[in-house]
Amino acid sequence: TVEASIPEPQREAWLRHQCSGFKDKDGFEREVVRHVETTLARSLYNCDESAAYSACALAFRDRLILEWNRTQQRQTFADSKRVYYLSLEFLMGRALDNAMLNVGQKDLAKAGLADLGFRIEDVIQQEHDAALGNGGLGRLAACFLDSLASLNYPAWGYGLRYRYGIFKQEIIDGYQVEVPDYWLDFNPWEFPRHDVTVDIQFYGNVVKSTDGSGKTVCTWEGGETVRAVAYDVPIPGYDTPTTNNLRLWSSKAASGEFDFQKFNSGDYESSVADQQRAETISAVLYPNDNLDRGKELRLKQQYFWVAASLYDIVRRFKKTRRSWKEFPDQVAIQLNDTHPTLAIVELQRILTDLEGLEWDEAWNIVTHTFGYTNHTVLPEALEKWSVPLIQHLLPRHLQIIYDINLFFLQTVERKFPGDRDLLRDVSIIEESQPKMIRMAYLAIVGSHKVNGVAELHSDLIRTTIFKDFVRIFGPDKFTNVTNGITPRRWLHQANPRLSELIASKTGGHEFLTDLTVLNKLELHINDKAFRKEWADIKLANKVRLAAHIKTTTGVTVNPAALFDVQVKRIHEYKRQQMNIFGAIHRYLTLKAMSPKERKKQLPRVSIFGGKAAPGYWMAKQIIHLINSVGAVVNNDPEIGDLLKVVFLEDYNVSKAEMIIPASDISEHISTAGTEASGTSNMKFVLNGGLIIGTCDGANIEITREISEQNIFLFGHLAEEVEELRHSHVYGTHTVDPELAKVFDEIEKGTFGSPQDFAGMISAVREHGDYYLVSDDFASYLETQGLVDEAYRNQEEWVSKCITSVARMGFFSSDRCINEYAEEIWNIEPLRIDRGSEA
Ligand code: IMP
Ligand code: B1N
Repeated sequence: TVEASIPEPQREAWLRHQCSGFKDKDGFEREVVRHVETTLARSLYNCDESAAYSACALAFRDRLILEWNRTQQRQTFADSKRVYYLSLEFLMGRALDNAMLNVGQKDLAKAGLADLGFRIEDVIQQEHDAALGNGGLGRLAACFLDSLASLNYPAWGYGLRYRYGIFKQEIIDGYQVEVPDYWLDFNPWEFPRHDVTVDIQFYGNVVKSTDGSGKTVCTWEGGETVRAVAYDVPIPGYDTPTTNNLRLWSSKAASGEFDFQKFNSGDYESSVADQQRAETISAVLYPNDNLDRGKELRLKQQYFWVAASLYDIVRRFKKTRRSWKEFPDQVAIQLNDTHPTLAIVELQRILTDLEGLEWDEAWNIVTHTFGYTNHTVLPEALEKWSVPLIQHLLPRHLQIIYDINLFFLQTVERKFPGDRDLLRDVSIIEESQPKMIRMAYLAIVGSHKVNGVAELHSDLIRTTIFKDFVRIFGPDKFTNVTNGITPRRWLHQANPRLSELIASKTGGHEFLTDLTVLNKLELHINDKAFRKEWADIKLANKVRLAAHIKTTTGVTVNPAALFDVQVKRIHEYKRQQMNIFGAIHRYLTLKAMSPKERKKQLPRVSIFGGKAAPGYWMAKQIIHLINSVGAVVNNDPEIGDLLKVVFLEDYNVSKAEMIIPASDISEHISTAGTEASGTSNMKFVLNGGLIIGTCDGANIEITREISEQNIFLFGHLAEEVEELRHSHVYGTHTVDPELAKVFDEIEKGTFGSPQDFAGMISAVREHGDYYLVSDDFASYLETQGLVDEAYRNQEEWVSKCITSVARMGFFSSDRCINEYAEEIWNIEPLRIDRGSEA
C-alpha cells in the first residue's frame, strides 16, 4: 500500500495530519476566506468578483490536487499500462465550473458564495479561457482528457505551455484585428514543477565511432540546449476521484537565468538575448487551423515538446525496472495528427543510440507503441518538413529518418518487386527541390494503427491519400474512430436547465456517464408539458444570447426569430462565404417583396463567429463582407426583424457554451469530403438545435442516428467533387443565376467598396470555384426554404429536436475513448477509492 511506503517512525504523524479538503459548505467558505486573506493577501472588505473567483478556484484546486496525488500514487503502485496523448493543442476553456461539476460540489459552492455575497454565475465569468488551441482538433483533445479521467483510464496529456494562446479577435470597422492573449497573469490551475526539467538539444553534428565490440555508434554532439520545465494541470473526472494529469512544457535558457560568463565579461545584452531566444520556443501558439507553413520555430516547438515528453515517459518506464521489450505493454502513445511525429524518431534514437538496442528490436518496440490519428485530407494541411531544415536542426534525426525509409522501402520492394512508381509514391522522402519529409507517411510507418475521425473521412484516407499504404500494410492497420464530445461540458455545464429537464425525464443524471440513456426521452415525445418546458428553455437561452448580441454589437434581435448559427474557424472549405451569399440573397428577396408579402415571412437572425488565421487573406475578406452586409441589413427599416446579420467577436470555448444552446439551426456546410468530422455539429444537436449541412464528416453519422427526417441535408456528394472541379477548369463553367444576382449586388457597391470583395467573387467566377459554392448554391437556398417552412410548425420542430437529442448517445467522447482504449491502446480502467484512505 501507499501507507507502507512511509517510514514507520514518521508514518503516524503524516497520516494524522493528512489533508482532506473541504467537506461541506462551511468548510468551503472557510477555505475561500482563508485564500482571500492569506494567499491573495486581500482584506475581506475589498474582495471583488475577481478575488472571489481566485479564492474559489484555489479552494477547488486544493481539492483536486489531493485527488490528483491519490490517483498518481494508485496508478504508480498498480503498475498498469498508461496512455499518453501527445497534442500540440489543448483547447480547455474555463476550468472552475467544470471542476465544481465534476467533483459534484457546485451546489455547495453556489450556497457558500451566496453567503459571502456573490452570485456563482458572475464568479465563473471572471475566468480567462485557457485557449491553447485553434479549433476542433484542440477541443477534441480537451474532451478526450475529460473522458479519460471520467472513465478512470490511467492517462496523461502532454503539450506546450504557450505564454500566448490563440489571439483575441477584435472587430474594428468590420475587420478582424488580432490582440495577444496573455493568459498566465493568474492561473490557479497549473502547478509549476521546477524540479521536473529536461535539457533539449538542437543543431550540432553527428560523430561516428566504434565501440569495444566493433559496433558503429552515433553520437549527437554540440549545438545548443534549451531547458523544458514541466507545468502540471489536474484533470478531474466526472463523478469519480480519478484526477489525471496534463503536463505542459515551458522553455527557458538551460544556463539558468542568464549566462554568468557572458554577464561578467560585460556581454549582458547577449546573455539576455540567449535567454529570450530559449523562451521564444513556448511563447506562442501558431494560429493556423488546417494549414501547414513549415516555419523553423514550429519545428523547434515540435521537437522540444516531443523530446521532453518522451524523456519523461521513458524515465517513468525505467522506474518499473522492466525490460525494454515490455515497453509497449506499459506505454501507449497517441499522436494527435502528425505534429508529434518526431516522437517516433526520438524513441528510436533513445533505444538505439542511448540504450544500445539493435535497430530491429528498437523498431519493433517503437511501432508497437505509437498510434496515429489523421484529422484532415486537405493538401495544404499535410505536414512536410524540408530536409535541409531538419538536417540543420536535428542532424541525427535526419539520419534515422533516412534509415527508417530505407528499411521500409526494402520491405515494399520485397512485396511489390520492381514497382518503381510505388516506391517513389510511398517514400517518406519526397524527391522535390528541396527534398521534403512527408510526416504523415512517417507516422504511418512508425505506428501500429492509423485512424480517421469519422466514417467518411476514414474511408477517404484509405482510398485516396493513404491507399498505397493499405496495399502495403493490409487493411487492418487502418481504422475509424468517430469523434465525440463530452456531455459534461457540452450539455450539463453549457445548458444546465436542459440537463435538469432531461434528468427529470430519464430518471436522474445517468445520461451524463452513459449518453445512450437519452433514448428514454422518446417515451415522452407526446407529453405536451414536457415539450413546452423544452421550448421555454430554448427561448431562455436565446434571450440570453440576444442580450449578449445587444451589448457586444448594439444590434437588437428578436428572440422569437429563427436563430441561424455558424460559429467555427473561418475557412473557405467551411464555406462561410456561401452562408453570407445566401443571406444577401434572402435580403434581396425580401426587398423585392410587397410589404404585404413581406409580413408573411419568417424572421431570421444570421449569426456568425470565428477567427481567421492572421495570414489568411480570403478568410479576412469573408469576415469583412459579413460585417458589411450586417451594417446594411440591420439598418434597413423595410427589413426590420425579418433579417439580422451579426458577427460575434472573439469566438472561443466559453462563448460557445453560451451560443450553442441558443441555436435553432446551425450550419455545417463544408464542401463534401473536406471536413474530416466536425464536432460542433454534435454539440448543436445535443443542445436541441437542428442542422443544415452537407453529406460530410460526422454529419453523415448524425443523420444515420437521428434519421433523415431530422436534418436538412443538401449539396453534392464527396464522390462528385473531383469531376465537378475538373469540369470547372476544363469545361464551361457558369455561375448559378441566383448567385450571379448576389454578385451583381455586391459589385453595385451595396455593401461598400466592391474591390474589397473582388477576391471572393473571382474565386467562384474566374478561379475554378474549388469549393463548389456555385454548384451547391441552388440546393442550399432550397433547403433553407425548407427550414423556414419547418420552423413555422413549432410543435413539429420541437418534436424533431427532442427526437434528435434522444438519439445522440453515440456521440459521447466516452464511447470514442472506449474504442481507442480497446482497439488501439489496449488499456484498462483503474478505479480509485473516494475519500482520504489513499
Ligand atoms: P512520475 O511518474 O515520476 O512522473 O510521477 C508523476 C507524479 O505522480 C509525481 O510528480 C508524483 O507526485 C506522483 N507519484 C508518482 N509516484 C508516486 C509515489 O510512489 N508516491 C506518491 N506520489 C507519486
Ligand atoms: O480536427 C477536428 C475535426 O473535427 C475537423 O473536421 C478537422 O478539420 C480538425 C493543422 C489542424 N484537422 N486538422 C486540423 C489543426 C491545426 C493545425 O496546425 C491541422 N484540425 C482539424 C477533430 O478531429
